Amino acid sequence: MQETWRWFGPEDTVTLEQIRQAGASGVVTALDHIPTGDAWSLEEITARQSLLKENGLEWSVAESIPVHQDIKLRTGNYQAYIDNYRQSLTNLGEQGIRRVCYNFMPVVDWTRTNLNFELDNASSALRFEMSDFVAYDIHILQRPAGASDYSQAQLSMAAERFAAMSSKDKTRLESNIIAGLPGGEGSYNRQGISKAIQAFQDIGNEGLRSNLFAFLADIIPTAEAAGVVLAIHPDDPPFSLFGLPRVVSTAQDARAIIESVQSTSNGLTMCAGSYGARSDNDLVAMVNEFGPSIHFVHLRNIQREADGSFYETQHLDGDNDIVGIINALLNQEASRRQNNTPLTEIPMRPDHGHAIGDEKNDPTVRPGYSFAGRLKGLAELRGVIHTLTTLGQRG
Ligand code: DNO
Repeated sequence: MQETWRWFGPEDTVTLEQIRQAGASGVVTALDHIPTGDAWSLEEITARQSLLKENGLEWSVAESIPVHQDIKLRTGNYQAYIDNYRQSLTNLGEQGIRRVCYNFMPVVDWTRTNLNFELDNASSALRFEMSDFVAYDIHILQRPAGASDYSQAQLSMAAERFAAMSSKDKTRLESNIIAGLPGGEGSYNRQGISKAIQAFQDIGNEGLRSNLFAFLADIIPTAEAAGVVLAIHPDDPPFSLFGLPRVVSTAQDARAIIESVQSTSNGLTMCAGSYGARSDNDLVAMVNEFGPSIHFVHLRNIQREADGSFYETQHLDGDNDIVGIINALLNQEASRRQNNTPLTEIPMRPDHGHAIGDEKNDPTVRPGYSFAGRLKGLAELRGVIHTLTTLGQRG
């Protein structure tokens, strides 16, 4: 597996030198300054790639090329945005950047309610708390159809929670949910998010799924010609938010995507933290089943709670069998080597890390993307990879 590190571009407080010192050889980055929907020009791609090269690093994965909401709805300017998307794939391929991560989440990208959840060892983690989310949806956003999307028990927990919130708590909760997290697409105010939600209100799971499949049919031939593989990122969290559809949350969703356009270019990102937030996803079984389609891996762990809440644990703690997942990925790489399959090595990045020490109070540290926290995660994961590789993988 190639060790990679997510970098948010020249304005990232983590330097390329630090990334090398952390031990990564690849960088996962995106041209976030280009507006969603515009094409990534060759000049812009080359400039970012040269910067990485000068620092001894490879641009391993473009994460993400965001998909414009018009494409997800197949309305408005979607055709022009798809043409631009194709152009970006062609340009990346021309520069030898062959892996592209994207997602198909409606309205909001990855979502948490608490960005400073204090752990027993006093580091801080990201958390999704169901009652807080429902409290926001029902009592702050006051989404008209909201109440019908929750059980009575959820609604009364949320009412209790809301009653106990200070106005500062409410402001913070709103900003955590709708202002956008690092690398995520979409930042809203209250009115804006209500409008965006409305646009997706009637499309349903089948509507969103068919728009995803149509998008794949549109872009996969271009990706193939460019030598690029796409890796769809799962929904995070992997269940409906704001009553909106979700189509990349389960093994069945992943299977349907792969089958919709049969091509190596139509692949998956195995994000352990996202898929792992559902107890009905067996991640080792998913890697075994979908192995040839997995082109990128996010390794992260979570602790699930009965009501759907979860928080991000240390990389080797929590509910995910990280050793089992890595073992299955190494087996997949071995079979690619045996069959002379291109793109043998699967890039992985330590996904998120805790804020440790001074990082907890440092406003320049992006939530989930601390240096020390990810460094610790990467070191632990490297230990697992090294041990499995040295001792020989399990069958
Ligand atoms: C969160 C990340 C997301 C992810 C995008 C993929 O930490 O996993 O930002 O990159 O949702 O499109």
